[in-house]
Amino acid sequence: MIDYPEFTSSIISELPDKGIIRCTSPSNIALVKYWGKRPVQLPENASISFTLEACKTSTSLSYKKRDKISDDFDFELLFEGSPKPDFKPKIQNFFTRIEKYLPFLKQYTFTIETSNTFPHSSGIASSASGMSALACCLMQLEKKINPNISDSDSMQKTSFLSRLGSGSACRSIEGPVTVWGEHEAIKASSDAYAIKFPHVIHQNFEDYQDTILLIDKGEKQVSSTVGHDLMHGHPFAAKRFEQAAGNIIKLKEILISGDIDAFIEVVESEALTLHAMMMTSLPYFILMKPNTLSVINKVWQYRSETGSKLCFTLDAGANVHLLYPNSEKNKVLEFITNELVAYCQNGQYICDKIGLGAKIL
Ligand code: 2P0
Repeated sequence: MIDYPEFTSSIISELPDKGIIRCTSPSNIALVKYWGKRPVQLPENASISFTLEACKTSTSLSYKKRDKISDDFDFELLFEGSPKPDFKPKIQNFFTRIEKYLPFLKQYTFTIETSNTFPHSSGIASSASGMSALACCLMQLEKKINPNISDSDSMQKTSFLSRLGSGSACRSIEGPVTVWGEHEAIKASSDAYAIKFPHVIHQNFEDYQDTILLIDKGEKQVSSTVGHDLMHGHPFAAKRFEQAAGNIIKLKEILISGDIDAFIEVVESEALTLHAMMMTSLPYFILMKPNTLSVINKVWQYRSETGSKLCFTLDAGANVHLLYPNSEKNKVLEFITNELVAYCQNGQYICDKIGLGAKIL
């Protein structure tokens, strides 16, 4: 296991007795996808994403110093006001992974209260926003204990900790575009944490919109963790990682030049390749639904008829993310209401756009 001495810390000032910290952190949508990892939570290829704004998790972390030092973590978890025992093992595992970097964890009793702005079980990954919001709260406590840590080091460490909770979570700390995974074309990129895209982004992408069509809100049949795992020994894995590395180079140039046609090609190809990897895994699986394909065909038809720059991407699920320039907002929303809502479960969709990442409240 790789050691990260730069992120280990010691307790240098007196631990605060008790308090409460509140943070929000958004979800993100990958343009070049992370699919395939090696231990612990290290990506097989670099990924790049838009940080979202509206889809986010709000977390409050209450901490109280324990009377006795114990060998266990002590935390309670409330999700939207009610205890949520099924989330506890994931947090327990997260605490175990990060204890080395936050040595005070066992000295506190924590109450973690969390809620999402997006509907429960909407099929929108809450692990990215949830884990990054919790990491952000924990990092604020670390800052009280180690006040000398700089803002940029603290940002980097928050992303580093988030990654150990859920890989894609590390891309939610900053925005509007972040890169996770070492790549020679992206200066200072790292497998250990995400960085902000280190170039000026063309104004064509300013306020870029992401409307998420909720196609199927059911529980996924195959979790992302299992999906990542199936990339081990996958017949196309090596080619896929090579392709992703090439797409990072393409997308870097596109974000700088503002070439939206080229953007569409890379982003849609990435979405379909992600699902192609699922369909060619052993065991194979399909997360798209018939309505996912209907929407994709409608988008292609709309684009060829109108010359619109609307395109789609997919996460590990059936929902469709529609990406488009802010200048097309009214027209695209009209298209969604007239033609696409029929494919959404209960007619539901979420209007989001690119945002700036986690916030301390
Ligand atoms: C991504 N996804 O780049 C890719 C594309 C879904 C599709 O990262 O096991 O929840 O916690 O590291 O981050 C979803 O997987 O997986 C994901 P873990 P994660 O956004």
